[in-house]
Amino acid sequence: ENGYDLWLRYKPVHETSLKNNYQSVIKQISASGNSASLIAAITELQIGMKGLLNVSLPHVKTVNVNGTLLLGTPSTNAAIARLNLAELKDLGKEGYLIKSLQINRRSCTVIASNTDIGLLYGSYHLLRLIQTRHSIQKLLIVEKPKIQLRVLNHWDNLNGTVERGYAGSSLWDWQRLPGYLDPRYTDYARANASIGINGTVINNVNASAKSLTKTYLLKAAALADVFRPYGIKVYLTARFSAPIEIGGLKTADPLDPEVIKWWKLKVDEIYRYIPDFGGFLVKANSEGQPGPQDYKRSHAEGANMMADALAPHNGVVMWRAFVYENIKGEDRAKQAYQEFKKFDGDFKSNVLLQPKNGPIDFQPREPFHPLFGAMSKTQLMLEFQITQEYLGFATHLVYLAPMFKETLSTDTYAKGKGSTIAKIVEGKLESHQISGIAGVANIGSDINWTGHPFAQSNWYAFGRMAWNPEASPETIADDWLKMTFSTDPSFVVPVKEYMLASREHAVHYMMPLGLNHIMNLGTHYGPGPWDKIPGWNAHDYHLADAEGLGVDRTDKGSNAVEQYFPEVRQKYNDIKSIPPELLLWFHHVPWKYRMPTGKSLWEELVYTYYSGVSAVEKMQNTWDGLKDKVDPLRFVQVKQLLAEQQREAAWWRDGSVLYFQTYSKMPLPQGFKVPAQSLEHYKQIKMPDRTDK
Ligand code: BDP
Repeated sequence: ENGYDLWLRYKPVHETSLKNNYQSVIKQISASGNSASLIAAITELQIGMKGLLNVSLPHVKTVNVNGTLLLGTPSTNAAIARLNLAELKDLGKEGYLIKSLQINRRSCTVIASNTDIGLLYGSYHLLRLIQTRHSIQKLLIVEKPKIQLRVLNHWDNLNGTVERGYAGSSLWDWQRLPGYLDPRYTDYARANASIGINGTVINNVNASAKSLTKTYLLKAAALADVFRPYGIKVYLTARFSAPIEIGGLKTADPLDPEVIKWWKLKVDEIYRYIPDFGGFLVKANSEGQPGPQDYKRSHAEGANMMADALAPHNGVVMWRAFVYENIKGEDRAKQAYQEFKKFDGDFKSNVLLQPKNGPIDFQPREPFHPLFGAMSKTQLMLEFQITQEYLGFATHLVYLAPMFKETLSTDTYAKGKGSTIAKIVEGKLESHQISGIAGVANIGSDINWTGHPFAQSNWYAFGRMAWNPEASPETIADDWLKMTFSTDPSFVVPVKEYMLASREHAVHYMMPLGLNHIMNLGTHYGPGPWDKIPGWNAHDYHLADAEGLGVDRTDKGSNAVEQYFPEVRQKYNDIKSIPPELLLWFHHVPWKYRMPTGKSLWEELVYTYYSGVSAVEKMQNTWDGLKDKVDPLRFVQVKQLLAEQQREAAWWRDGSVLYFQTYSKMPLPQGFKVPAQSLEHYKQIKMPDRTDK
């Protein structure tokens, strides 16, 4: 096995009585209609049941035997309409019902929904029940997504490279599109549909205007045609200066009538090729990208101009809030809030503002972004990073669902207790019209899609949590392991336990106790608390000195805490109530400060770095013991990657501890082995870079 089949492997159910039972419940499929989505659902059920149960399900018109799987919507299937299923009323366009029922005195399983996409989602759910060995008798499952736009952001360039992508090159073969449709596009769509992802931004936020030219639009349209049956809309990033670069205009000023007209005509053109085009994702006035501020216009004016062009077609603008260098001398963590909060209420109804989960940049751990809760009149779309830019690329096994959960379940207190980020993103806190969530994809041309076999779990978990932000990382890991590797509890239990803790381990060996941005500043890989490159100095992010460590963002420092609601602000502002895992994000703490554990800060820092590395070593042992339970190729891949992870975790630990020791001037606590090499050695380690020739 090479991992290509992801969680859709459909390996045979070996447990005899379970298999017999499944076979008696599902013997044939009854469905009417011939939409591409319905056909996709039936095909998937047939492939899945053949693999799992070794049965070829006949597709029949009527319910005439026990064990019929009836699939349909009330508007296209008379048998479903006759059932008068009350549950369907609240299910919207994407929800579904799976119910065990008697029809014509026959035992049936019904998958019903209001649209054929709901049927596809329901089919994947039923398959998952079997893949994870749940009972499929007496079913009553009612599901609908809590967030409307569940979108992958591909940072893919037209030349095939992927910004911050570690799994090969881009999936999109721009040269051979639109004529050649790689079968992989369909498998990509199947995988996404199976977890409820319904949108994909196919190009980089650092955008090329070329992707909006007719040539590339026709290629994007071909992808959209492949994805449509699977309920997935295509979106594009829009370079703000495109009217100049490909339109021949002299300006891209969003209030200029020619510019307004250009975007309107461009959008009309896009919808001619892609009738269900989703809309634009825009990175403006951020890290050198053009934007409305180039013309002394505001983010709101820029976003609204595009929104007006898209509105007649029901398209949306996803406007990113990742800005941090426009207010000179200001704490980076405060800048997005300062730039955007004032525009609350100014955005058109088809604009979503998209902040990242934290205020700096996808660090291993960040406090939540203060814009969540602060813009009640704005639809806020949350951006996670699935690709592990700061979490070990595709080398380290880091399961991200606990991190997603940490953000989603955080209480902003915006409207009192219980104002969680999940509720804000779901649009429930303020009853917004549109809700959305984005994940920067970790997918590429590698045969297993994500480079590390376990990185597939992060794509999977993002989809499941986008569908239901309250879903448990544990259940998701359990499902994913059973579908992707094995249902054997002696495999699932220890591996799941490690997955759930793996993000914390990575935080421990990279940036514990609220440290951040101390990676190598060029590659974003490996330790670099000593690093300096033009425009960046890692020291600014940790401020180590003879007294202590950490950045004072309290009311005595940069006062970033002020951007949070009082309950959160007080908690973060007070060194006694700050959660230890965020301590150094908000406080400059003396080396001798007593931590809640009784250790000094210095001891705690060392202890935490070492514990992160030991945890990886334990996982290596666990994995070695599972050799007989995993197919050989993936066993060896993970074994080798864990060994790399261990080496690099030790590199992080040793480099960081030795570096911080030059400030603390304190010895390692008793029992901790002094790093094998000098600090100079760790400083000199150079990672190969993508720019190497
Ligand atoms: C940073 C990445 C950079 C992205 C940027 C963004 O290093 O490659 O372009 O985020 O999100 O984390 O725009």
